[in-house]
Amino acid sequence: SIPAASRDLWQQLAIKEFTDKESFQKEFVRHVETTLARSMYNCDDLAAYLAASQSIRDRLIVAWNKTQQKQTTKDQKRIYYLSLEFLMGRAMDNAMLNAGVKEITKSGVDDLGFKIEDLLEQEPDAALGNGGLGRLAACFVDSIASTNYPGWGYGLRYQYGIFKQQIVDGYQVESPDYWLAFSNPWEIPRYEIAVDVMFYGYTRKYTNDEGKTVSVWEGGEQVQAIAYDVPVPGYDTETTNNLRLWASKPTREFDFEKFNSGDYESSVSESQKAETISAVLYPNDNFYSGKELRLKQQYFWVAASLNDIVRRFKKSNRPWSDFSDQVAIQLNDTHPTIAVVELQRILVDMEGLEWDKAWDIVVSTFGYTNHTVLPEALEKWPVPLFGNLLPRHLEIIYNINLFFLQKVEKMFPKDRDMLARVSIIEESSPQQVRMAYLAIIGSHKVNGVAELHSDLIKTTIFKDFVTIYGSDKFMNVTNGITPRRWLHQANPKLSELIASKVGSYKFLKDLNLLKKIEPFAKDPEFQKKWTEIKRFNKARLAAHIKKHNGIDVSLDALFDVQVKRIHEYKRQQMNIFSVIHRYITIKAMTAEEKKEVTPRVCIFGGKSAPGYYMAKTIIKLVNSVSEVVNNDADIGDLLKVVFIADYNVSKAEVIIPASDISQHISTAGTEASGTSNMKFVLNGGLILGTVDGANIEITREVGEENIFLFGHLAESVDDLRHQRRFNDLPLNPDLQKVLDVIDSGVFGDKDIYGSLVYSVTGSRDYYLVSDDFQSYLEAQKLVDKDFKDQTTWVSRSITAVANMGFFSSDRAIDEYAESIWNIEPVAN
Ligand code: GPU
Repeated sequence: SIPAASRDLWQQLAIKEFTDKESFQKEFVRHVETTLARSMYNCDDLAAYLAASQSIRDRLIVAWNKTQQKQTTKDQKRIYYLSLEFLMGRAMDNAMLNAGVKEITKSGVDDLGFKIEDLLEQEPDAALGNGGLGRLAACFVDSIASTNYPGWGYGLRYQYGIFKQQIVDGYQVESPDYWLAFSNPWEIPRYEIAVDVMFYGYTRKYTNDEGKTVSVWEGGEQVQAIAYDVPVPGYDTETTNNLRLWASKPTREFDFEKFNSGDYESSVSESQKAETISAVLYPNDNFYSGKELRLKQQYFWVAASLNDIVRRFKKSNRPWSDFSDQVAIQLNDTHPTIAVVELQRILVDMEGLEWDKAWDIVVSTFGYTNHTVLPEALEKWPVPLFGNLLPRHLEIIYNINLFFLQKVEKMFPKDRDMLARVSIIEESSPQQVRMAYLAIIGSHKVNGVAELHSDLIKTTIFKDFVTIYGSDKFMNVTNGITPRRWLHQANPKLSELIASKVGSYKFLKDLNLLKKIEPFAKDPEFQKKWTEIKRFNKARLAAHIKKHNGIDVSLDALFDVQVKRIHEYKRQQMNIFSVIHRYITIKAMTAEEKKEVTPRVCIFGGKSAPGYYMAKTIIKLVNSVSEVVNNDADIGDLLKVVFIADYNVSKAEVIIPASDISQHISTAGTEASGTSNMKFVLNGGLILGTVDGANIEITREVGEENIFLFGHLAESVDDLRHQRRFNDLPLNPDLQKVLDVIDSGVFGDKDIYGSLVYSVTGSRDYYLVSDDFQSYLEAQKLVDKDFKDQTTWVSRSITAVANMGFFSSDRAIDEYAESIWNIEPVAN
């Protein structure tokens, strides 16, 4: 380190952050001319975006350094959030906002001949996630920083994020998302932070000096994990936390022997294989696919992260018994569950702790969040595959299981079925490692993500574990969203209007302050401004639709939006069926009757997993209906259907503020929480939804008069499915009409939709589309009717927003901090 005599000089020379327009502009030009090696003669929007980001990045790094120094000095307990997905979206607008330099930057680039909006558009989304789970992780790191908790995210630096979606002839076509093509100013490569990670090989037992039998893991393939740090700035605080993403690299660049003997191609093959590990994000949402490469990704990321965490802990020279007083690790779903085993391996095999002591440390360190009850999403690894890739970990799992089952055996001596049911190893052929059970056994707390969901996991998939551990181990933390991105950035005008009544922007950090706008719900002046802003946002979306779909939509129409991953359980098929129903209903109307129709724009968006045939068929049907309806002269502005291609975080920021109604219509009990439902209401849209996930708590908060609920309750779903299985139930008649129209070929060859149609008839209707269809159509009718009374509608919209304080991710993070992590903020 620097000799004491030189430190004064260092301190004097410390970087001065830009504080005004002029100092920003100097930084900007310096980056154009040096970092980018360009000049004013060849500085396009992309170069200007890069230069502006570099200037802002420099600030972030200064704040990041200070935060890390402060957190190291304070040496408080930290939270490490392990997530295979961080769906961050764009960084620049967020960084400007959080650092409080948005105005400076805007006017700074303006003088230099650029528009800030154009620069922001240059940034590719950091799309390292599939949907809700990944976006939740992004909101959580934002909140952890904004509330000054010492916490890091750990993830993978995929070279390709979620694929890009194009629509060709109505079908989804995927192309790779090469988001790093023009360099990424928001990451700092840390080539010096490298961790060796091992795979395959074998285990060997030997007797050590103390006469103990110990196992070692030897041989196998080695790759290196390189750290890339992404600063995560908190809003209105200096705290800038770290998101550490790992990239894989070969331990040996190439095989010299092969190279020298002239075998050039295979000399680089090992290095190419290593790089594949972090190459691409698996594009499945709520679905487990069981590929070896995926398990490799999981172990690679977990091993690197734990190595890093343990190294940091060891620097403090504390005894191991202090570990869980310094470290909390949250498992975002079961993807990082192997961490439980890896920490036990480090403590027992590498550090020589007794098994039981080590296991106590492990359990008090980890918390596990479950995000789904869908059986097809629960991870189970075939034992042969697992044992081949991670032989020592499999042995440790067998031991964990043995001790656990011995305990269960003592509690329930005669219950053999219980032992089979809760065993980490499922006795199928081949046997499978049940990752959720391992996560429960290895954690001190298990939580669901909304009240209904947390109740459901206790009474269904994890029931036996509640019997074994008691219900205190299981809890609920309802999801939340960051109001910085999802209100202020996405909807600056609404944020400003709210601030005018709240008296400041403090609600962005204390969302319950929204309550202060409730008294203005019926105020004509306030209502007028509220309406104007909604219209402005609708115009912004209409322009997007015109540009990308070539469709004209009327701003007077009700904007009805369903944007999310395409999944049968989310029931986009039910939505498009109801659109077809609307279409045939309007077609049959007289001119007089048509005057009474509330015009609608039905907007869909979302990606299908590339191998999910049914979801892809739904996309095709939406596009075909769009084609027919939008070009039908009988219909005009009464109905438009739009599929917005390549739904992502940036598009969500444009779409969500424009909605009048958004749909969250999963079969009751299937959507763990949903988080876009919160985003839509926070932006003044009302929900048309089922009694599922967080819709229930949104209803509690905003009042049942401010949400349109329909459909069967979760408690009836089992019964309804049972009835379908054993009786030949008739289709709902309105649904029958719709399916007949599809069969008639109006939307193209009926064979295209054969399996989709079949999937909602009789015993196949697992998601109960037919059972809910009537009540869905009735709710739709009510929406049409209520939208005509704009005064009441707007007051409902304002009231709903006023009561959304609970859904800030700051609140969710406080709950985790208090009841699972036991961490405190670091005082500023
Ligand atoms: N979720 Br499991 C995903 O987005 N992907 C997954 O693989 C799994 C869950 C979602 C839930 O479907 C959604 O209901 C929830 O709001 C979100 O996680 C965050 O908890």
